[in-house]
Amino acid sequence: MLIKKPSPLSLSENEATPEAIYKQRRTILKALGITAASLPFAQSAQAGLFDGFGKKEVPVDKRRVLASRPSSYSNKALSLTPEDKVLQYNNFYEFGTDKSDPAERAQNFKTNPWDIEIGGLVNTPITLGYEDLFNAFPIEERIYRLRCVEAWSMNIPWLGFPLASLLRKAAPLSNAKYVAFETLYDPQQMPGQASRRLGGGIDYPYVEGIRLDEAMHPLTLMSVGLYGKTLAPQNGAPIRLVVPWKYGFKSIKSVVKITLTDKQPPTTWNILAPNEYGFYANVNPSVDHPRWSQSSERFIGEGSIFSSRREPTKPFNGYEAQVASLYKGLDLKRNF
Ligand SMILES: Nc1nc2c(c(=O)[nH]1)N[C@H]1C(S)=C(S)[C@@H](COP(=O)(O)O)O[C@H]1N2
Ligand SMILES: [Mo]
Repeated sequence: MLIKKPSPLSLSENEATPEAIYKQRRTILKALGITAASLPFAQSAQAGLFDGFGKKEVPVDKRRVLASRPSSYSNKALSLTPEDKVLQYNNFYEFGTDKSDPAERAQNFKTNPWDIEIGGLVNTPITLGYEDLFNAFPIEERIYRLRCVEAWSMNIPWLGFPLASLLRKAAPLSNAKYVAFETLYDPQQMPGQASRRLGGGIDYPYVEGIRLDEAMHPLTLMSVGLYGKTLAPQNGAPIRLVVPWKYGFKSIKSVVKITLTDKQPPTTWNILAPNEYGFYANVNPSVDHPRWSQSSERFIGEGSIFSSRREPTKPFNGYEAQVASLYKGLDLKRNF
């Protein structure tokens, strides 16, 4: 019983044909007698007209500054996606399916107090409260690539700590093989959970899972901030997962529960459309989505998202050297 409307993570026309839209936009501007030179803030004005950036009031920024230390796992050579785009172009279906919905609808989301429980097949179940998120482990800055399954990407300076540090504290039992994650369930605060239409037909809470060896990999991060501050609600405050070599939907937001298991846990997008979204979801340019190519991506950088450059997609999102060994002997076409 596949939900047809609204469709699972899908390319709107805008996603699929940025060049066409861009050309159309140029034509409209020309017809209006607007040239780049006549627009003092050409980029933002165009963006505001056509792609959702800047059309909403910039939300009040309640984020706190977070101290961090540098990390050798950070890629400082990456050119960063501007902060306003990281904050305004989001997938967080609990707050609606449009890219601009989360920034708009999550502003009053309460992230303090917050408890996150680590349990299941562990020796030492742990609960971290809100302040623990920032004090239990040293906070590192990690500049990572983020590749959405919808074929766009960003480079984001995350703040956080390795999931491995947290799991080691909980001391997984020897029969633990997988790690399951759960987002907060609170339909009062999350309109997408109260309405199937707003929430994209997902059965909430949003759940995710990875293998224990993937979870213990040093690149796998529990993020509590970005761009030097705590997370905004739309980015998954106060704590979310970041697995940089997997499609963005694995990086579950606003996590309240982490459970070690001996069986592969169910995962939200896989439940919704198993032929389109696999459990592994490793970024792979040679395995296309049934409805679009995964061989390239639209990098969201400076300027309008429609003038942004298309780049070839890299195996494991550029982290092949670090993570390919996790999948030795696994058929990555079948285990997509
Ligand atoms: N709970 C929850 N987590 C989620 C999502 C969601 O809808 N709900 N969307 C995912 C998808 S598809 C992507 S691409 C990333 C986007 O993260 P960002 O908005 O911080 O860039 O969050 C992921 N985590
Ligand atoms: Mo995504």
